[in-house]
Amino acid sequence: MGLWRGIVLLLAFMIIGRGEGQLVENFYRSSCPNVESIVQQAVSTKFSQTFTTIPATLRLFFHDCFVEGCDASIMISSPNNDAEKDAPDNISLAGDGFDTVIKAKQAVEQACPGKVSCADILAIAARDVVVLAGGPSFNVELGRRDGLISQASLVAGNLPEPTFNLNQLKTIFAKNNLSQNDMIALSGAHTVGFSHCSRFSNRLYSFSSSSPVDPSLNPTYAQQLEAGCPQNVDPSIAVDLDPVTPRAFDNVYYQNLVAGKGLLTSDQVLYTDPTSQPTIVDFANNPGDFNGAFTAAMRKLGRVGVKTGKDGQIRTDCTAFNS
Ligand code: HEM
Ligand SMILES: *[C@@H]1O[C@H](CO)[C@@H](O)[C@H](O)[C@H]1NC(C)=O
Ligand SMILES: CC(=O)N[C@H]1CO[C@H](CO)[C@@H](O)[C@@H]1O
Repeated sequence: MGLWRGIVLLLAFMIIGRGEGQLVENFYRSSCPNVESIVQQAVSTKFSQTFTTIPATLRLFFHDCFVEGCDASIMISSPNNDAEKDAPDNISLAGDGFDTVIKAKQAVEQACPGKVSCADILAIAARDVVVLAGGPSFNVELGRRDGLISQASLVAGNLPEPTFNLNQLKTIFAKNNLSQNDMIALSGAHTVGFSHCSRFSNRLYSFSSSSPVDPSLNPTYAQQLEAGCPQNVDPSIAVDLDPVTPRAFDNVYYQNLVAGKGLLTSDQVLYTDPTSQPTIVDFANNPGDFNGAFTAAMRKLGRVGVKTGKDGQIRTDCTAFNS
């Protein structure tokens, strides 16, 4: 029955072929069964030293995925300062995110040398920091390989700017297979962490000729921001992205937007634009809707541009390509 054998073989190839290139939750079941608890332990040790672990790791994951895919390309250190992390758009990625991944990788290498990619460790750590800040847990798909390219010149144009309007935000997320709903849910990451004054000071001092202060800013909040960010302030000064519950991973970020307390233009526009406003109101009123949308969107973010199978490599040191 050559024909049947052919059909069976064809079906088998189709199934295997489809499986290739996809992530799975239990990827390290036999090669490193405790990887998730080892990473979790390293992340919570780092968190006990500094809260910045949380926003820094979450943002690092986002920036990694949007440039060359979720492949730990952002972790590479270049002696010439021309790797992805050196681009001006890395906008002060806090060192604590890098340190979290490096520490977790060292712990994982002790248990299972050469098995687990830095890209997967960053994806697990990003989930763990959300949980440590009181946010929702979710299963992380694994099987990413580490990328072989990391160039500062590839960053420009691939990350959203804080001055973006809704269409610009939608476009850059759509390029990464993420919907408007995903984009709104992932913006909820701004429930923790800081922004430097320069990223939004146009909203306080030079919004338009008729109104120096952005009229979509809550006036009391605008005064608070002017106090924290006076003109010509030291460029190292930063303020909380969520002025109400800056250390909790919760839906208060969306309640802030309804109250005119979105820090960046790209935050506040999600409420002022009528096409996204209903989602903001929903997430502000229903934490369960936000948690569900956020966890689904984090899993989708984790699939962006991944290398699997024989592509890429498993780095030994997350900050350097294997020699
Ligand atoms: C929607 C478009 C987005 C824009 C325009 C944007 C822009 C920014 C800007 C300008 C900052 C301040 C950086 C600084 O001054 O140091 C920031 C911080 C941050 N962003 Fe975003 N972001 C976006 C989406 C995201 C997403 C999707 C995530 C993660 C899922 C994320 C996570 C964070 C975190 C956690 C911080 C705080 C970092 C820290 O305190 O170290 N952002 N973002
Ligand atoms: C988006 O999805 C398509 C179809 O699954 C895939 O071919 C493409 O590589 C994805 N793009 C990114 C940036 O992940
Ligand atoms: C964490 C990190 O590597 N930050 C770099 C971002 O890019 C600037 C140059 O634009 C570097 O000075 C920082 O060290």
